Amino acid sequence: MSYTMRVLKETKEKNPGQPEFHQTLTEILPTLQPYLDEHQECEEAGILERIVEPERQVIFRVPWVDGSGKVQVNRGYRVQFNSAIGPYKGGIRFHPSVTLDTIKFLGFEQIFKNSLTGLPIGGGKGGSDFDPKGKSDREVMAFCQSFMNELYRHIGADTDVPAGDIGVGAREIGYVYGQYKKITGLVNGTFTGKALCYGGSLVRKEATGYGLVYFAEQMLASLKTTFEGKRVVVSGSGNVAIYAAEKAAQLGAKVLTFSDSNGYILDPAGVDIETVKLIKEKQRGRISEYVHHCKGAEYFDKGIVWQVPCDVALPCATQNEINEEHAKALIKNNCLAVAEGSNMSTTLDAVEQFQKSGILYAPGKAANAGGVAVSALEMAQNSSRFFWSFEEVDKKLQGIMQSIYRQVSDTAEHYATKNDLVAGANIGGFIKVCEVMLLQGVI
Ligand code: NDP
Ligand code: 2IT
Repeated sequence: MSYTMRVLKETKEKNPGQPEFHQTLTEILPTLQPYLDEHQECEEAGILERIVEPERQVIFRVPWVDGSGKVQVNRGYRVQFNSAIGPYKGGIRFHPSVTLDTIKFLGFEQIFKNSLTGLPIGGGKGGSDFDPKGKSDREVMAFCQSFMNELYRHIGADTDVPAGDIGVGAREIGYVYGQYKKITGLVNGTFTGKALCYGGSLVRKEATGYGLVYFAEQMLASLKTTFEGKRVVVSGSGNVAIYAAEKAAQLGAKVLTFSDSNGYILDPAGVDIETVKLIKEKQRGRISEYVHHCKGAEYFDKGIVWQVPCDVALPCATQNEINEEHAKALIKNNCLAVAEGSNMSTTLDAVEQFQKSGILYAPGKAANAGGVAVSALEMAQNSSRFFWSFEEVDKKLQGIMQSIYRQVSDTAEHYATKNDLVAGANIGGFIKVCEVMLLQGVI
């Protein structure tokens, strides 16, 4: 049995009941074999056995009192997966579906993604099964403060720097940062995604979505085409979806859809992004409300956006939102490219369909790395006490996404096939972490 298949088998056995973690292991490990064949020293140093085991995992009680005076208890997590190339870095997710499994899959992906950015950040992820939906600001604040009452002792500007993810935006970052400051007395860059008025970076809010489209632009360029006139289908209607749609529209595409966990809207005239921002960012409403603002748009509470014929598909909601049947529908409708805004948007059988069909497909760890890349730029600005302009950060983001694309496609060509961006992203992200783990000894 090959080194990668042996470690895959052993790691699955050692971590039963973690299907999402198993899925990311199954997607990543086998693709590393060609590189490991050329570098026997990795097996001797037990690199894979070490990389699949988090350096540290913290699970903690989060008690808080809701608006009616009732005590609520949630569970908090921080998985500090790998610090070879820098402090642990990765978002926190607040969603009722969050388990240790979710945080481990996200943390594992984050190691490779952060390495691909070329910036000095290790991999980590955290979160809670808390559901911010339908909670008052006071309830969200009470939860965030309790969450930080434990998490503060595990994080820091030079050790572990959390940020947003599903259910965690500027409001939540403000509350957790405020409590961190209150407990520790430190005013520093321990969080990214902060509001601009207290140390945030311009373009961080837009970064994941814009970065996704900059990456997809490179994919389209490899087909000698552009976003101009393309029909784009977007899922989700949160931070990543909104700014992916905004940038695609700026590049001349027509964005047809947005969705949430209840249904989706289709606007044949092209979605009005400002209306979506009003509903989601200001009113914290549901995407179904869009049809009350824009005539000609339709809301569907059945079906899924992937049935809508398109040239480019940008999944921006959550993991496993594209299954085999959805992949077949996209292929049948002659979609040119699928680029993941969400982490592990696509099931393993759907990835197989994409790879068989020849449709261009980019995994999230490459295509959505713009968010964490600008987080690292926020860290740089915080520690230098400088503040860069929107244009400066946006230009750096474009450069980073172009360089990730080049790195991923060159690595794919060398170790697999030219368009195998899955192998390219996995090996490309792995190489630096592996080299540093070799240099730093068995720790
Ligand atoms: P938000 O919370 O802002 O938005 C999430 C969107 O996805 C909402 O429309 C939500 O709908 C939908 N969604 C979430 N969970 C589910 C589910 N289980 N089923 C159906 N729809 C769901 O999160 P983000 O936009 O920040 O994150 C979206 C994705 O992008 C995630 O996979 C995240 O890991 C990834 N990502 C985020 C980055 C960032 O910088 N924020 C960086 C890189 C990746 P509803 O309101 O109904 O729940
Ligand atoms: O999945 C991700 O890369 C994020 N949620 C962003 C992480 C970060 O630290 O900005």
